[in-house]
Amino acid sequence: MTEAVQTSSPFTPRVFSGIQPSGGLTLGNYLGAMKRFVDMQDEGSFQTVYCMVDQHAITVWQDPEKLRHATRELCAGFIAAGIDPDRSILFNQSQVPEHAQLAWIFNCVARMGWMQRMTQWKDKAGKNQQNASLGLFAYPALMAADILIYHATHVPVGEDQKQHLELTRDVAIKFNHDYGVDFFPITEPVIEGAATRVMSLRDGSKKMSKSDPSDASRINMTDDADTIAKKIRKAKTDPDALPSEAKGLEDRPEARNLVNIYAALADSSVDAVLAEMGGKQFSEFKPILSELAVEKLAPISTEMARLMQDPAEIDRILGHGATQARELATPILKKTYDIVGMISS
Ligand code: AQP
Repeated sequence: MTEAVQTSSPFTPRVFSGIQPSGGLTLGNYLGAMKRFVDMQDEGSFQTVYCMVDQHAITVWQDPEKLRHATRELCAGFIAAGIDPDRSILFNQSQVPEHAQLAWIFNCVARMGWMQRMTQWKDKAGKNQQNASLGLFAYPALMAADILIYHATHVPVGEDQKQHLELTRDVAIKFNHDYGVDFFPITEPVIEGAATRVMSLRDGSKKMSKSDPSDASRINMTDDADTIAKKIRKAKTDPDALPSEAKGLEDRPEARNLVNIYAALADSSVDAVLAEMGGKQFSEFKPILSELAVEKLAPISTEMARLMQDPAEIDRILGHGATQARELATPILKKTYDIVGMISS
C-alpha cells in the first residue's frame, strides 16, 4: 500500500496520472497503472485526477477516427476497472487547455540535454531522430505540465515512466529556483506491486506495449477468454519447471514475467506464488494463469463493451470531468503566469 501521506506538505494530497489512447488498453497498463489508480481512489487519502492523454498520443501518428474511438474506449476501461467519475476527476487532456499552456512555459524551463537523455525518446524516435515529431521530443515537458498543473503530490505509474517523473521533479525544482518561489511540489512517484513492468509475451526483454506490431505480444483488455488462453498458451517460456523461490527466476525473464503477472492478478507476492507453484511445468502453470486472467479480466471487458454502447454518455462524463479539472488548473496557471511576469486577466 501507498506510504502514509506526509502532513507537513503545504500541498493538498493529490494524485494525477494518465494513459495514452494510442491503442487499446493492455494488461501492462492495467496491472502497472490502472489497478493502482483504483487503489488510490478507494484508499481515500487523496483527491484523484485521471486523464486520457490524447495530446501525448499524437506525438506519433494517430488515425483521427481511431483516436476518438480509443479515447472513449479508454474512458470505458477506467470506469470498468473501478474508477468512479463521482469520486475521481476523469477527463481527456485536450479539453483542458491549461495543460498545453503550462507545457509551453516548461518548454522554456527544461533543457534540450534533459530531453535527449530520455530513453523513451531514444526508443521511439529510433535511428531517424530528425524525422521524429517535435512533440515526441518535448513529451516529458507536457507530462510535467499534466502533473504540476494540479500541484499533484503523487503519481502512480509503471516502471517505464520513472525517468519522466524524475524530469518532472527537475522541472519543478528549476522553476522554483529560477523564480525564487516554492510554488510547484516535488512530486513522488508511486511504482508499486508485483507487475510494475509487464513484459511482452513473445520477448521477455521487451515491455508489453499497445503499439507493438505483434498482437500476440500483449493481452488486450478487450480480448475474449479464448484469445487470452491462446496467447498465454503460446507465450514464450523456457523448458524448466517453476522454481520455489524468486532467486530461481534470475536469468529467466519470460518465466519471471508470467509469475509476476500471476502474482499481480492474484493480489499476491512472487514469493507466495512460487511457494505454491514451485515445481510445476509451464504446461501445468499456463492453464492456471489463463483461468485467473479470464476470471479477473472478463468482468472488465464485459463492462467496457456495455459502456461503449452509449458513447454520448462517455462524452458527457469526459466533459464533466474536464470542467472539474479546469477548476483546479485555472488558478494554478494564473499564478504561474504572475510568477513568470505575464499579464493575465
Ligand atoms: N508493460 C507495462 N508494464 C507496466 N506498466 C505499464 N504501463 C505501460 N506499459 C506497461 C504503464 O501504463 C501507464 C500508461 O502508459 P501510456 O499509455 O501513457 O504509455 P506507455 O508507457 O508508452 O504505454 P504503452 O502501452 O507502451 O503505449 P505506447 O505503445 O503507445 O507507447 C503508465 O503509467 C505506464 O508506466
